[in-house]
Amino acid sequence: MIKVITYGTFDLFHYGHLKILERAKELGDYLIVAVSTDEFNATKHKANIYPYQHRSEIVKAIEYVDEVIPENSWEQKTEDIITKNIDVFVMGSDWEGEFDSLSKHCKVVYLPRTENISSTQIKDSFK
Ligand code: C2G
Repeated sequence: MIKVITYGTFDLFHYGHLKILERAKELGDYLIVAVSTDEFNATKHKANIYPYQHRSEIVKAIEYVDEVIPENSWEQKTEDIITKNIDVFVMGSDWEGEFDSLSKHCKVVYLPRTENISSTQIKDSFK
């Protein structure tokens, strides 16, 4: 079984989030999504609209997703990859190159972002 993992806030869940999860699942048989906690997001200076509980339940309801875990820190990725026997680490292309060091432990794949949509864009459209 090929296990895939990806990380993100997934606030105001939108088409771009759906497409990265769909494409991540295509790379294996089992997809784990680490959803950023509210506390971790605060360190990213990304104020999420939906609390972790809502964001994680929405992601878990997506058919491509097999497991959801909390993302509490930047540093947990290596431990997650080792302890969960991950074969493929996936992120959108806005993170291109940022996580190449993880290639010591698994395949690292950056997928093109979906154009013209983001949680920030959605938030700004209501201002
Ligand atoms: N994404 C995408 N297309 C978009 C918007 C987002 O492919 N139009 C992807 C991002 O590249 C990322 C995932 O969807 O891989 C989640 O995006 P965010 O919720 O914005 O997550 P982010 O704030 O980038 O947090 O440790 C990694 C961080 O937790 C990533």
